[in-house]
Amino acid sequence: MKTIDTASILSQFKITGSVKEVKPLGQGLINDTYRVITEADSDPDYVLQRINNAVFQDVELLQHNIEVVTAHIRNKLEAIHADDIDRRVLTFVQTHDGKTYYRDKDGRYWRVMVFIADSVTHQAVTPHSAYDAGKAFGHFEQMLVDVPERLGETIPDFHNMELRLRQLREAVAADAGGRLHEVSDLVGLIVCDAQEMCQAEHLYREGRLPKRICHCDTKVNNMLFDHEGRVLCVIDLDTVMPSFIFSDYGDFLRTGANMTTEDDADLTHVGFDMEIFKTFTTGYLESTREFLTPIEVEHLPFAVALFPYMQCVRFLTDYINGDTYYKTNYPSHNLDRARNQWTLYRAVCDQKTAMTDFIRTVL
Ligand code: GN1
Ligand code: MG
Repeated sequence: MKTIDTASILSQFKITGSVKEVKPLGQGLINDTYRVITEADSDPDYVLQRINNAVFQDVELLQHNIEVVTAHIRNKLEAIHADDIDRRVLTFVQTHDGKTYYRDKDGRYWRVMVFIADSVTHQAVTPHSAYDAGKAFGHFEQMLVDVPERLGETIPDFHNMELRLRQLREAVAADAGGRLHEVSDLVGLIVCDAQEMCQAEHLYREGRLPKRICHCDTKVNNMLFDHEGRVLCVIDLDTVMPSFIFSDYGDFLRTGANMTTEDDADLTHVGFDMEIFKTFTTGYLESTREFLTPIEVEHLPFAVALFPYMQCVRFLTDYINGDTYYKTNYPSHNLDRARNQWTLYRAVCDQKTAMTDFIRTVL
C-alpha cells in the first residue's frame, strides 16, 4: 500500500490545533479509519477516514445523506434541549471550500469528523447493552421518520435479497475464482430457501411494505458508549439510506445474538442467543412501536432469519468471485464466514415461533 500523506490531507480540512499522531482505528471491513490526536487538550481529536469509493461509488450522494441526517438529528436534539449534543451526533469537519469530503490527486476520497471524547466501542453485547442498542437504533429510525427530503441509496439495492441472489447466480455462472466445486452443497441449500427469503421485495412491490431511513449497518461496534456504559451516539453512517426496517432490526441480531463471531470456523460455537434477542427486541419496540405498521411487526422474525441468510449469500458470492469485496486474512476466510452465517440462519429458523410469541407479549 502506498504511504499516505495524512498531513497534507488533513491540511485540506478546517481542523483546529496541531496534529501529534495519526493511528489506525477500528476494524471495519470497508473503509480505512484513523484517529488523529492533537497536541493540546483544548483541541478535539479527529477521525480521518478514507471512503472506499469502489464500494460507495457516489461519494457526493453519500456525504449529502450524512449531512442531511446529522443535521436533522441535531435539530431534534436541540429542540428537546438535550444535553451534551456534540457527543450524541457526529460532526463532520468542512474543507476550506466548504465540502465534507476531499478528493486527493490519486482519486482517493477523505473525510474528517470530530472524535467524540470519552467514548468507547464494544465488540460484543450483553443482554443489558443489547436493550440499550435496540432502543438507540430504534430511536435513530424514529428521529428520521420525518426527514424532509428523499435520500438516495448509497449502495443501490444494498439489502435487496433478489439482487444478492442474482449476484450469487452470476458468480456461480462465471466461477472466476475456480472455487465452485468446493461450495456446491451450500449453493444448493441457499437456492432451496430463495423464494421464501424474497418476501420483503414482494411486499414492497405490492405496496404493503414501506422503505424508511435506516442505518443499515447496525452492529454494536457502530455505536459509541460512555464510560458508564450508556449509549452516546450511532456512528458509521455510510449506509444510512431508505430500506426496510428489517435491515436495522435483523442485522443487529445477526452479529449481536450470534454466540460467536461471524468468522468463527468452528461451527459448534455458532448459536442464536434468545436472551439477546429478547432484550434487543424490547428496546427496539419501545422506540419504534409508535410508527411501525402491523406488516413490519409481523415480519420481524423473518428479518432475523433474513440477515444471516443474506450475509451468507454475500460472503459466499465473494468467495466464489475470488475475494474481491471483503477484506480477508486467509484464503478460506469468506467461506468460513459464509458457513458460519448459514449455521446461524438455521438456528434462527428453529426459533421462529418463540420469537413471534415473544414479540406478541411485548406488544
Ligand atoms: C461490511 O465494514 P463493516 O464491517 O462495517 C458490510 C456490511 C456487512 C459486514 C459484514 C458497505 O461492514 O454490509 O454486513 O461488512 N458493509 C458494506 O461483516 O458492504
Ligand atoms: Mg462499521
